[in-house]
Amino acid sequence: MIKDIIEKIKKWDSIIIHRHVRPDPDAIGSQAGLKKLIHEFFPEKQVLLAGEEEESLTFMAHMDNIPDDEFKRSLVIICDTANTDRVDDQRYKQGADMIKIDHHPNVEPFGTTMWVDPTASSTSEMIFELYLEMEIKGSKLNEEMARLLYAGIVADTGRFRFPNTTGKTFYYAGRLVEANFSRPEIYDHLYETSLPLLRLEGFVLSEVNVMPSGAAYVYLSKETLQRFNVTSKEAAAIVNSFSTLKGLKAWVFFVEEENDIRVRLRSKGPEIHELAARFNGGGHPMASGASAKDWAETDEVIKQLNELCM
Ligand SMILES: [Mn+2]
Repeated sequence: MIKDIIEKIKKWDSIIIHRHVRPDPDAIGSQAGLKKLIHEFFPEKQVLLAGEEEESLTFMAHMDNIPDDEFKRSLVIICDTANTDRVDDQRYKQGADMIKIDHHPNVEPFGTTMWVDPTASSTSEMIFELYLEMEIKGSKLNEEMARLLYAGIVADTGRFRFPNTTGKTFYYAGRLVEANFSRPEIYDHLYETSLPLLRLEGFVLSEVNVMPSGAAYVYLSKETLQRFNVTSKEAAAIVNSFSTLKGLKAWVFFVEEENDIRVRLRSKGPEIHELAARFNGGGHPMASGASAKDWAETDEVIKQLNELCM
């Protein structure tokens, strides 16, 4: 499969790389890291990054403005995205050929070439594997590529703590840090917190509801977010704030947004991605997202999460 991908990259002069909406560091890291990788070996090719710019991740990379007519003469590569609904910039459909590279469970196969590895910690890890396949012995690692892929791996493994971290992950990270980028700078960008967020975390820690089964839930209403001056998106950063609680198995954050309630599910026990799928969402077995249309529906999520934990 990796060989097929390399052949297609060789064949096309113009390549457009996409990733999922509401990008996280692995989405951007794999997308922009792949661009650096392609340019390392094929500097003459046009490689463009599609999708809306995410303010908090511009320290990683900026997106490109892509005219409509570029797509039909380009190879489209979609990174870190399980289903086509979540592809950022739906013009990907106009691409002349399509490749899917992803580490989420393959719930929706798409593309003429597909490389899906749910055992990989991150899509960034997979892009480094692609690099290893193309690597010329003795050549120096591209510093910018290494920085982007390292950031993606760090974020998706929770700094190498989540069970998706394997020997391979550590080996690749070891190779990546041979490049001369600043790790402290990455950590500052990814994990620096603000006073409002710190205060909200205090609220969450005191308000979390823990059930005897080991299931836990937290409500963040619009009023609460306003009171603490934190946006729904920013609040995503504290979803693991009580993950070390003894006896905890799985938990959910309900974050009220404009038209629905965002459901952020996490687990260190039962798999929760199927539960997420039942509520218009999806993701990984241990980290998923969904949405509820009203507070009554959140009761149903709690009920099903409780059952999973029993
Ligand atoms: Mn990912």
